[in-house]
Amino acid sequence: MVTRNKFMVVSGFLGSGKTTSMIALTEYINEHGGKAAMIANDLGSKNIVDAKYTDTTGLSVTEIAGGCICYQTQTLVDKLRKLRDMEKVQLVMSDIPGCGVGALDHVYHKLNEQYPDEFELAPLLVITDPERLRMIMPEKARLNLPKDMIYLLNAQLVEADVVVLNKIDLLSDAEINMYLDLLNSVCMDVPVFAISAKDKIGIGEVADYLMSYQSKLKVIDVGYGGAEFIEAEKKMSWYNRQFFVKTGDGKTFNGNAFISTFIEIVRRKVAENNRNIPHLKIFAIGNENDFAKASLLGIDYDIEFDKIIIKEYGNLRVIVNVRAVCESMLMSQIMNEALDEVAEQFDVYYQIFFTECFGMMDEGRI
Ligand SMILES: Nc1nc2c(ncn2[C@@H]2O[C@H](COP(=O)(O)OP(=O)(O)OP(=O)(O)O)[C@@H](O)[C@H]2O)c(=O)[nH]1
Ligand SMILES: [Mg+2]
Repeated sequence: MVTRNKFMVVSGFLGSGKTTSMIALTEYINEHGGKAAMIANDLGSKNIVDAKYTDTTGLSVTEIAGGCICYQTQTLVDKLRKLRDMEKVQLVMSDIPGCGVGALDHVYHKLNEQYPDEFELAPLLVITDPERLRMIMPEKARLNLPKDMIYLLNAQLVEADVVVLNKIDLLSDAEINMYLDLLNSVCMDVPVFAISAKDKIGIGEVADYLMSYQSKLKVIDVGYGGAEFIEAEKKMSWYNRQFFVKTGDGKTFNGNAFISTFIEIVRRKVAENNRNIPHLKIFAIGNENDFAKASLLGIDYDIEFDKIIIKEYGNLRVIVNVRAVCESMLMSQIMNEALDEVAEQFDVYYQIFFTECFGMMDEGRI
């Protein structure tokens, strides 16, 4: 008899903390006698910061790149079988890229119908963060994001079996209660938890829930493929690049300063064009164990370093992923100009190894 292992999707808005939460949950489950693993899913074909960064944790990470798991059922099933049979994993969790909408129909119902005896479907987890939640609080919204994005946030919440308010380390108790009230009123039929994935607060309660309950496999229409969905998706683009930065003369430079300056130039140019970048991620490697990881969650926010690079190097390998609310051609141009500018400021040259840029609805993308 085939033993069923649990599988679940972690959905949520760009930058809400899906990857950080998956790491915290996996660590917690592993530390408490269970065995969990992650799948890092992305639309880009390669050079995915989330997969590279997650890999540095030493936890079990499998990458599914080149398209959403919604449309890669066979690949997903192959990976799940492998994790079950080879690594004896009890719970596998995968994020869902792009707009984070559609997993209920395209992953949960599909697996339930096509592989009913093989996978137990754990609750579909939706991660929210306080800043993005302001989108559905009109009096608070000053987010520089098009109104179309509200549809996405709402659609994500409708699909949820369980909702998490993340980043509570940034909130007062009164603010936490306010956001929990908001989420409870919007998602009346599902439990809502408050966590800090970064500071590992509240992770145990969520992990226990995920290990104890199953998805309700709700049957609902979230308007996938409809006019609102298309309007929101049309505004988004994906940009991935890998390059080497070199001094060429034996000198070294500060990788953290290079990353910060590069992001600041991108921020300035995106703002000048009245566009936004809900998530820009950079992973920069000096040597095997010395790397930096930074995020910018929109033009109005500070740069966050999850990890800084310790030493100075004369040669840095840099991976950039941008999830933008900007036309793909304009995003490409901004990134090219920003790289030229930062290279000039640091008196370094660069070698580009890989670039891909596409609008979510660009013709011929799939
Ligand atoms: N303060 C705080 N920051 C957090 C928390 N969780 C995540 N972050 C930060 O938020 C940023 C985005 O987190 P990710 O986990 O990469 O978000 P994501 O949802 O996976 O992003 P995408 O995959 O691009 O959609 C990173 O800089 C994280 O360090 C948290 O609990 N508290
Ligand atoms: Mg992520």
